[in-house]
Amino acid sequence: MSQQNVGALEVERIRDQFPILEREVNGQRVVYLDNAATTQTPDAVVDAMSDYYRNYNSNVHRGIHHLSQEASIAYEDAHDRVAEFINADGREEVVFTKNTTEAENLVAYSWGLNELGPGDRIVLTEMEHHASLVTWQQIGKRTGADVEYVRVTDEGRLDMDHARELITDDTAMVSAVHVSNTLGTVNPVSELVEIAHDHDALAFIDGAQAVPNRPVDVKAIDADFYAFSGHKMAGPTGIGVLYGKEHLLEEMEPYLYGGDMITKVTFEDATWNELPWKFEAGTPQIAEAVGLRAAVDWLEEIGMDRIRAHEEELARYAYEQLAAEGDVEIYGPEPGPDRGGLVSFNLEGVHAHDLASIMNDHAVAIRAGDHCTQPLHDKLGVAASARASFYVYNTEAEIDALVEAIDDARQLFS
Ligand code: 7TS
Repeated sequence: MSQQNVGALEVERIRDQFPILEREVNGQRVVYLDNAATTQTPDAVVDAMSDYYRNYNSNVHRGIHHLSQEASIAYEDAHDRVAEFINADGREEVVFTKNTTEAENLVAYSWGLNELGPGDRIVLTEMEHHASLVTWQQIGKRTGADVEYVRVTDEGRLDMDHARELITDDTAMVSAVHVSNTLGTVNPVSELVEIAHDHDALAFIDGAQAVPNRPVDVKAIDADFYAFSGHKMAGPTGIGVLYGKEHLLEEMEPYLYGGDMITKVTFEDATWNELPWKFEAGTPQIAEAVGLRAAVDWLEEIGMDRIRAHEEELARYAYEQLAAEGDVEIYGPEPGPDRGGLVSFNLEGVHAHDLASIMNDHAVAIRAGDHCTQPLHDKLGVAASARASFYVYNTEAEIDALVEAIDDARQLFS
């Protein structure tokens, strides 16, 4: 596998496909470093969605008319393309949801509420996003299952010895984040899945921050469920993916009832459609599926290995620049293969929200807050942090702009 970076020239060519990156904010060209929240959308994706609305907008699976057939084929093909992208066995294993959060809830409601009870254990990690943490915590309360958290070490990694202690034969579900949206840690998810399987537990991996920027092979990871969002991978909002092993999805109850997810309905009862449609009730995200497919094509044309290498390099550069500041505290592991393309930090004496506001004066867009990881921030001993997160179109010059804005904030607050 090539680890070649996305070169400077190519970054320029890539940036040309994102008119929004030319926008001015407060009189300066925007420096968009909030990619862990949402990435920008290339022309190829916008064009694919616009082509759908202009030329074959129609409902799917219902009409025998031509436009509906075209829309249905495009919608179904999008499942196949995503299946291929993550190395799933086929469209049966790819359910389109609203986002990662809905994918978590689908499994928690459909599998969790039916399978869990007192005496069962759900194992999460201290670095879970609220999408997984709150969902399983509440399913635990409703079913009487107990919830435990794998510790995060001072270096910002999972304590795998603790994972081995917590994951016992009582464990029914292990849900872990692949790449932390706060610490940037790339977790050893295959190892976690293996420990879960050794104890006959299922494993759900939250790949919201992984699929956008590294090759992901759900079979190699052997996850039972794996989730991610279109809007964090150059795709549109409103669509996410739940991968699930076919035999598990087959056994699970539907999550939402209604049209499209049935085969036969009487006044007394109903039977369920085949996978994945059993889990896609009502009119689905057709334009978004077309957009997601275009995003997958676009990403693969650049190459996921090269996107990963580019992000690792930007993360290393940002980490080193910020660490050199002296009064900046950085969270998460040191740069390396187990750190993804984001850096969360605090500037001594300046609240993260004030910092983000000064950054905004410089047209630098970062996120400030708890990044939907409140318990992790409690553990770090801070209420909030600032976070710069990178994507394939970002440059070292943009990180320099971030550091300049920090210098400005320091002066203002000193
Ligand atoms: N899991 C992780 C690891 C995430 O980073 C996010 C979103 C989600 C789940 C939820 O994704 P959604 O598409 O359902 O919202 N994270 C962030 C973030 O870090 N800043 O804004 C959203």
